[in-house]
Amino acid sequence: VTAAEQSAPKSKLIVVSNRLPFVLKKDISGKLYRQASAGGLVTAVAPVVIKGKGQWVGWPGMHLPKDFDDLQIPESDPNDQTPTAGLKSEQVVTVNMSPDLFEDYYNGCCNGTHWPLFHSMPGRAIFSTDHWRAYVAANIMFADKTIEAIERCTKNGGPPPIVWIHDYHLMLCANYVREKAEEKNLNIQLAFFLHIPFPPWDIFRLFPWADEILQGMLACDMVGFHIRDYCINFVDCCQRSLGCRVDRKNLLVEHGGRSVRVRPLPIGIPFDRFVELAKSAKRIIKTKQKIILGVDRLDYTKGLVNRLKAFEILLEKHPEHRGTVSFLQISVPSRTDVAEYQQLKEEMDQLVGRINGRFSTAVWAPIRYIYGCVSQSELAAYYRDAAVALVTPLRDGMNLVAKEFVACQINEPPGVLIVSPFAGAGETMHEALVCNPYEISEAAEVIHRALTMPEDERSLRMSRLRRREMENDVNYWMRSFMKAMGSDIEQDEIGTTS
Ligand code: ADQ
Repeated sequence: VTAAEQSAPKSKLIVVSNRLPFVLKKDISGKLYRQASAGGLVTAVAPVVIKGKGQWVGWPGMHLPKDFDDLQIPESDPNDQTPTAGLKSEQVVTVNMSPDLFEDYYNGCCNGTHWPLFHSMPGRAIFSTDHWRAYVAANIMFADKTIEAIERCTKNGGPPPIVWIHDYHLMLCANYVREKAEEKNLNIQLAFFLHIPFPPWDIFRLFPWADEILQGMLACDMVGFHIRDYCINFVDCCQRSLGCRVDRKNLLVEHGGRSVRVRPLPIGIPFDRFVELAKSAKRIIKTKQKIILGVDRLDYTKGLVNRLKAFEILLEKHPEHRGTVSFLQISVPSRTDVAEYQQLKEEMDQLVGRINGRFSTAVWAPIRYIYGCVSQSELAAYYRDAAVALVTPLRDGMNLVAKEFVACQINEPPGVLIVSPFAGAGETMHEALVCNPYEISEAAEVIHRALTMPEDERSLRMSRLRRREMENDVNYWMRSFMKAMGSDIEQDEIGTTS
């Protein structure tokens, strides 16, 4: 690195995501305040935006008046210790849409169509022209606001900012951003990251506006996915649907006279933070029974019904576990205004009731079911003290729970991770026990194997799993992204996770 390069100004990062890294709320007097989000993504990305004087574009979690000015966003509370605390109101651009538009865009197209389709569950997808129109309109709104953010970042010159668009809510956004930026002669680098799987062509092409989605994503210079399989699916769709020239080996797609880089960038977690939480968290589970743990948003992709049925078969076929093992499922309410999710909630309630009714004794119940959100510290205590974690989605982009569990396994001898091959985590966490959630009897046998695994095998598997997640944590993911962008953003702007 030459002295000139060292002193060169750094690119600013503009993050565009459906939600801002905090939500705006009103207190009883009607005063706005911020409620911070604590996810891993925010932990890694927020420091780069804050220190690099970048911008964050997103929906603020509530509907605001039409004439709302971003400078009205309250600064964070002085006691706020979360990673977004230093994000100034002038670094935030809110996307403010009407409740009707939001309903059709978010609950309609994003969660009613893209979510099931991209998880290869087309039977659950609703295809509606009205929802699609709302999706287009919302993506244009996000693009307009992104242009505002670019203008804020470049008003004093400097190198082209990096615009990083996130997830299935905003797959068209890059296209409009590129168009508008070209009109205004704004120089930018554009990237996209998909947090959910990218499906095979045969599923993807069911979507009536599939080509528009591909074109939207191809407006970027770099498109990232969790694992190579999703990259290959995307490249395949570009070739078969749009007729693009592709290079499968180097994961390149030619489009609009440009070469788009496609990259596997498996996300990690703030590993050290979870270790610290596990060290300090109070013991919550005080029974002698071994705990089998499940932690998920209540979502049909997470395989919760199959998981409960597998546990029931375990108790049937291996009665020695009755009274000595307990299954703790913690499900955080999710998308509660969508009918599919309400039905799943009912199905879960009934199943838990039926299995508990069937096997409970006066002193033992097989399933403990928490329907609600728990704090990160409580979560760490459950992860630390569980004997087995069941991460068995039917399909999942990555799955952070699997990673959080291994980070918190600080006790010797450790527990056992069971993971589905249909999660990105199943592709990368090689020392976990693999369990196909569709094969329910076999899944019961895998749980039995985990419960009876010798201590030395558990230790060996867990130490390898932990080492990988420690090295490939969320900051490593952030650095990999910058490397993939050939970025000159300062590496030391990446926050520490502890
Ligand atoms: P999600 O589908 O939300 O994420 P996941 O990766 O498992 O799934 O992350 C869930 C997060 O919520 C975890 O950090 C977990 O700790 C937390 N959580 C779950 N239940 C909770 C509860 N009851 N109380 C408190 N916290 C709870 C999407 C994709 C994933 C991908 C991530 C990140 O669907 O495949 O891994 O984005 O890219």
